[in-house]
Amino acid sequence: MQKISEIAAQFPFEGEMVECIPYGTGHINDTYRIGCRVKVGTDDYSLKHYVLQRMNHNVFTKPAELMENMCRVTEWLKKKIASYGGDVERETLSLIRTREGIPYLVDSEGEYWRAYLFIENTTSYDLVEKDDDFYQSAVAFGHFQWLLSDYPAETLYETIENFHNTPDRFRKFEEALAADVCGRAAGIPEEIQFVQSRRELTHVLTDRLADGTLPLRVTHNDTKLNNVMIDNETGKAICVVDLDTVMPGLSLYDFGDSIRFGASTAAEDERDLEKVSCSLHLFEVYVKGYIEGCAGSLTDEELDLLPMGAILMTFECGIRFLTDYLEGDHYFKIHREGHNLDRARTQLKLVADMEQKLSKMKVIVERYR
Ligand code: ADP
Ligand code: GN1
Ligand code: MG
Repeated sequence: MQKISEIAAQFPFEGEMVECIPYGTGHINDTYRIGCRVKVGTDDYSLKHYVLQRMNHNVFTKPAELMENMCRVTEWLKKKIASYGGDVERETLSLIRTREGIPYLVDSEGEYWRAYLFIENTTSYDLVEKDDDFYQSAVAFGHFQWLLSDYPAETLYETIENFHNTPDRFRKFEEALAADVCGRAAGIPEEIQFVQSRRELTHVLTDRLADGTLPLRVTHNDTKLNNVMIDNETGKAICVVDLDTVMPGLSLYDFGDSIRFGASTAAEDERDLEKVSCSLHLFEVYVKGYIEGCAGSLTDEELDLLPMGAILMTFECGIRFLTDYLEGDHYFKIHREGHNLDRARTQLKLVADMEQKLSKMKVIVERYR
């Protein structure tokens, strides 16, 4: 708290800081909600909130470039949102510069911090509680894609190289397996076999990007349901957050990652794999919303590959969790022993299930294109 107060003091927050609580369930950054008491009359006060976030600089090794991307993208989004009369402070992140006018702060220990306006009266969900929330998130991510469809993608930094390059993720998995620094490989033969038998699958999207079949776009790249804020009163998804990974990518990455997380019938770290499957109903809910949100900007090739995008992003995430488990859990935050293995298992179970359901998923996409 002492340290956080010192950090917070370097941002021009209104009023006096009276509250600081750890916030959210992200696997990467440390997020805090700051409450400040603001004088509104002679004896009256109100509470104004901010988000203060410590960026994970092991994951984001180029914080300056990342923040440059974030500034450019949020400025662009604010102009677009203003042009149709939207609320620029609620419909995208509002970054608060330090008192020195810089988009982030480096503290005495070399930690990187940044702050946002807190988007009040909204919730982000870790599991779909109501179909409509998932539908709303789909419209929001599609709309996000559409708002950035004329942004010159090549001018953004690739802040994490090869982030969704699945063959490269596979290669890193093989390296981690060969090194086996924690001696964990012997305990997971089935998972290893599952991954290794699908080597060919890893190329499906990257080959089509390389041969020009799929367009490079500005994408979010981390489209989990909990990265969308849903308005508590209207039920509408109003803001896409977690813009760390916004960079050039494929629409299939965004679509696929949302399905992987939100169309699962269980939590990402569920231990009882009987509970884990891909809900075709939720898949349909998301397809409808995403296609609507993209407002005609998806090509026929992208629409054809939506189901494959879902399989591939789920497989890639499974590979990433398994790699981190083999390497000793350095990347994703864990909250229990074997957490990354549990997460990997749910993803691989989903892949197997989606493979069975592929033809049905294709039929669903046909209904909405
Ligand atoms: P991580 O990269 O660790 O997932 P996020 O940027 O997604 O970090 O933040 C974690 C959580 O904090 C989000 O899931 C969301 O619930 C909440 N959050 C983030 N930014 C805001 C904001 N500006 N206003 C309100 N809540 C926010
Ligand atoms: C991480 O930061 P968070 O929790 O929204 C990860 C995503 C993974 C996801 C798995 C920068 O997302 O790529 O898909 O965990 N973010 C980064 O839940 O690696
Ligand atoms: Mg997040």
